[in-house]
This record gives sequence, structure tokens and C-alpha cells, in this order.
Amino acid sequence: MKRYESRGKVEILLLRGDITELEVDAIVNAANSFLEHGGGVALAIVRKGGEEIQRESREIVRKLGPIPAGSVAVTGGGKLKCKYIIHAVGPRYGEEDGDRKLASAIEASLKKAEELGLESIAFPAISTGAFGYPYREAAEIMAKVLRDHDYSSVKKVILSLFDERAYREFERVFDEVFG
Ligand code: AR6
Repeated sequence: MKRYESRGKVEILLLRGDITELEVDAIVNAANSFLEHGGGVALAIVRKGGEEIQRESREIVRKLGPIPAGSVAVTGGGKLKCKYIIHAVGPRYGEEDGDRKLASAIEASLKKAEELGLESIAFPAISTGAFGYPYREAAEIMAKVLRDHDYSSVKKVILSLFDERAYREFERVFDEVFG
């Protein structure tokens, strides 16, 4: 575990492990535009949190259509130890405007948490699994958004890194940006 501070008042924690275990107000999911949670962290969230998360997700897409990369949708947390799941749609690595869309997905998650008046939020490394982003590039984008966000209700941001290499890459980048 490693602890940083953003803007002198917001705690940023890097943790190794499974995001579905965390007790926070909101867990961010690395979703696709159809909110079909078929693999990776999304599947882990539905497996542990229950099918209601998938059902609620489908209902959102049925009503609003697909969620574009860079945007978010919100469902309840099901059986997880969180009030909400913020489904953030990241870009696929190499797609047009990918970096901007990844930054936008992270910023939109934080904005949604502020809008809901939440204090704590946990992110996975969005787009670094099936969507192919190198950890280092994703970490640089994440660190900049967390540094520059205009915080209000959010006091604690956790980054949950699933494997050791992801953790090390994020730590290197976060040491540079926040150290
Ligand atoms: N806790 C924390 N991080 C995790 C967990 C977990 N339980 N499981 C995996 N990761 P991915 P993407 C890490 O593929 O690249 C899905 O099929 C994983 O090691 O989940 O944004 C969706 O439905 C990786 O570093 O998301 C979409 O179709 C990171 O989470 C698509 O994948 C993200 O990997 C989204 O692709």
C-alpha cells in the first residue's frame, strides 16, 4: 500500500488486490459501451455483487442507448460493500482520441461521485486489461486527472491494482506526479 495526497486534502491510496473486496461509497467498473459485464473486473463485480447489477445495467442501455467511451452510468452496488457502482467506459488502446477519452472516463467518474455527495471512491486500472492500454500510459493519465480534479465531497480515492506489475508501474508514475 502507498499513500499520496492531492491538493493537500485528498487521500490517494494505491492498493494491490481485488476491488470487489473494498468498503467504499462507490466502486468504479471498467465497462464497455453496452454495459455487458462479460470479463475482467466487470465480471468479478457482477459475480460477487449479483445479477441485479447486470440487469440494472441493461435497463440503462435499453433506455439511453450505448454509453460512449469517456462517459459513465451508475447502478446500485448489489451485494458489494459500496452504495454505487460507477460504470466508466474506457477507450480501446489505439482508438482515436483514446487518451482524452480515458481521462474523460476518470474525470466523469469523479464528477458523478461528487454529484452523489460521496466521500470515497475506488478505481481499477481502466482500459489496461481487455482494452489493451499499457499500465504506464494509463497511470500517467490517471495521475494527472487525480491531481487536477476540483474536489468537493470526495476525500479518498483508492486505486486497486490487480497484479504486482500494474502496482509497480502505477507506483513509479504516482511517485513522480505526487512525490
Ligand atoms: N479488481 C481490481 N482490478 C481487476 C480485477 C479485480 N477484481 N479484475 C481484473 N482487474 P478489464 P478494460 C484489472 O479487462 O481493459 C470487460 O470484459 C485487470 O488486471 O477488466 O477496461 C468489460 O466488460 C486490468 O488491469 O477492463 C469490457 O468489455 C484492469 O482491471 C472490457 O473488459 C482492467 O481490465 C473492458 O476492458
